[in-house]
Amino acid sequence: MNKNHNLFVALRAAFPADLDALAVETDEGQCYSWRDLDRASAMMANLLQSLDIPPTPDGMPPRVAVQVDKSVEAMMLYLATLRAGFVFLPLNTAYQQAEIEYFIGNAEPAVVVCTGANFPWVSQIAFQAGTRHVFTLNTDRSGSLLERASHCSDEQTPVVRQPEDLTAILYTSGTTGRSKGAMLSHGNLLSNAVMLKDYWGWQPGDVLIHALPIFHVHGLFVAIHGALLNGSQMLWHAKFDPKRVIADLPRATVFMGVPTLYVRMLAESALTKKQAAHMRLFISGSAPLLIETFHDWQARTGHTILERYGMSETIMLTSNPYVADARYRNQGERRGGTVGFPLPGVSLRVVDDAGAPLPAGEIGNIQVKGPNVFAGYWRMPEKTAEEFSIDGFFKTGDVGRQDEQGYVTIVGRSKDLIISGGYNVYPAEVEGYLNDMPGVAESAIVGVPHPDFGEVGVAIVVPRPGATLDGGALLAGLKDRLANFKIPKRCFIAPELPRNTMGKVQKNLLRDAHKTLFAPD
Ligand code: MCA
Ligand code: AMP
Repeated sequence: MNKNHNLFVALRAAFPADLDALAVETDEGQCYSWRDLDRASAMMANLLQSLDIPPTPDGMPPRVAVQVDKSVEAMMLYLATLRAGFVFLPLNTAYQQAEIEYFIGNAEPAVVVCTGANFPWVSQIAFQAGTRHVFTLNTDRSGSLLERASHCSDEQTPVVRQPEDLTAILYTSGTTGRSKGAMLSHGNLLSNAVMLKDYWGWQPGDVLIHALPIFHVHGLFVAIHGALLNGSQMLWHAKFDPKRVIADLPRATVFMGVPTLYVRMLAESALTKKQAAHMRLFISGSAPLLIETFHDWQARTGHTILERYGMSETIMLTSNPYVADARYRNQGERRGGTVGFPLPGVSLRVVDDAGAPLPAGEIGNIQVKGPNVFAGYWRMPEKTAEEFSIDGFFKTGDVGRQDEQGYVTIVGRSKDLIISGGYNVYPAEVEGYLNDMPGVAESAIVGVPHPDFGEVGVAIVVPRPGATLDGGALLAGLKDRLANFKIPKRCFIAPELPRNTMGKVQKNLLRDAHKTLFAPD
C-alpha cells in the first residue's frame, strides 16, 4: 500500500485524542481547539482544491503565495496548503511592490492571499502575472478567503505526497542578482521536525510561546512544527512584545527567539528567576547570539539558552545539546558562542577554498548534507549546481570551525550578507537600488555592530561628478521600494570607495571605519 508522506498526515497524527482541548490561545484571548485547527484547515484545503487549477507544463503542484499579518488563520492556511498538496510560499509583510512583483513573477502562483488593505496593488500585480485567484485575509478574520472557505466541507483527506515532493518555496536573497527560491519537500520538513522533537526533549505538557513572524523558517517551521508534532499548546503572540512574553513565562515551557528578542527581554526588570522558573527551554537562532547575552540570560533567569544554527535551504543543521545524550555522542554542555553539534543525520564538514576537508579547529567553509537539505533553487539549475559540491554537499556560505569534541562555531560568512534582528539583508540588492538613484555614481553597504539588532547596514555613497547628495533623502527614497528592515540605518556621502589593487571595494576598511557608530556610550 502507498504510504502518504504528506507532512500534514504526521502533524495531524500528533494531535491529542481530545480534539476539544485547547491548541492555541492568542494574546487577544481568542482560543482555538485542535478540532478548530483540523476543521478550518480542511475547509481551506477544500477551497484550494475546488479552484480547478490546470496542471502546469512542468508538473509542479500549484503555488500559494501568502503575504498576510500573523494570525492563527494564516497558520491554518499553511496547514491547508499542505493538506491540498499545494506549495506554500510565505512572504515577509514588509516587502514592497517591486519585491512582491518579482516573487509573484518568478513563482507564478495559482493563488495569492494578501491583506484587504494591500488587495488593490497586490491583486494588480498578481492578475498581470497570470494568477487567477486572489483572496484576502485580515487579522480580524474578515476577508474573502474565510468567507469562501466557510461554504466548503470541514472534512478532507490529505492529498498523497512522496517525501521528495515540493511543499514550500522560501525566497532567500542572492548575493548577486535577485532572490532565489529554496525548494523544500515534505521529507525535508518532516525529517527535521521529527528529529528536533527528540533532540530538544519535547515532552507532554510543553507549552510554546510563539512570538516570531510566520513567514520564515524559524517561526513557520521550527516553532509551529515543534508544537504541533508534540500536540503542544501554543501561546500565540501576534507581534513580539517583551513585556507580554515575560508575563506569559509562568504558563509556558518553551520559547524560541532571535537574539534581538533576548536582548529586549533582558532590558525589562520583570525578567527574573522566579518569573522564568516554570520554563524548560529557551532556544536562540537565526543570527549569532552574543556571549554577553548568553551570560546575562543565565544570571538573570537561571536558564542556559540553547543556540542552534540553520538556513532556509536546510532548516536546522546544528544545535547545542538539550541534555548530554550518549545516543548522539553529545557529552557536553550548552556552550555559549558555539552553535553546538551537527544534528543527527546531518553531515557537516569544514573545507578550504579548494574544497579539501580541514582538520578540527581550523577555520574554513561550512558544507552540509542530509535529509533536511533542499533539492535546489526554483527554476535556477545553474545556481543550484554552483551551490553544491561534486559529492553533493551544500555550500552554506558560512565560515566556521569544528573542535575536537564536535562543537561548531560560526566565525563569519563568505557571502556578503548582513543579518539584522534575524532578517537577512543582501548589500548587493540595496546597493543596486541606490546606484539607480539620480546623482549616485556608486555605493557600498556594510554591516556594523548594533546593540539591539546585532548588526545593521550602513551605506557609503559616492556622488557623480557635479552632483550634491543628501544621505537622508537617499534613504527616504529607498523606503518606497524596499522592505523597511533592508533600509540602511545611516548613509554617508564620500568622494570615493576604498579599493584594493584588483579594483575590489575593501568593505573591511569601511566596516572598521564605522564599527563604533552605534556603540553604547
Ligand atoms: C524592524 N526594524 C528593523 C528590523 N525589524 N531594522 C533592522 N532589522 C530588523 N530586523 C525597523 C523597521 O524598519 C522600523 O524602522 C522599526 O524597526 C520598527 O519596526 P517594527 O516592525 O515595529 O519593529 P519590531 O516589531 O520592533 O521588530 C523587531 C523584531 C523583528 C521583533 C526583532 O525584526 C523580528 O521579528 N525579527 C525576527 C526575524 C525572524 O523571525 N527571523 C528568522 C529567519 P522605521 O520606523 O525606520 O521604518 S529564519 C532564519 O534565519 C534561519 C533559517 C534560522 O536559522 O532560523
Ligand atoms: P536564512 O537565509 O534566513 O535562512 O539565514 C540563514 C543564515 O543565518 C545562515 O547561513 C547563517 O549565516 C545565519 N544563522 C542562522 N543561525 C545562526 C546562528 N545561531 N549563529 C550565527 N548565524 C546563524
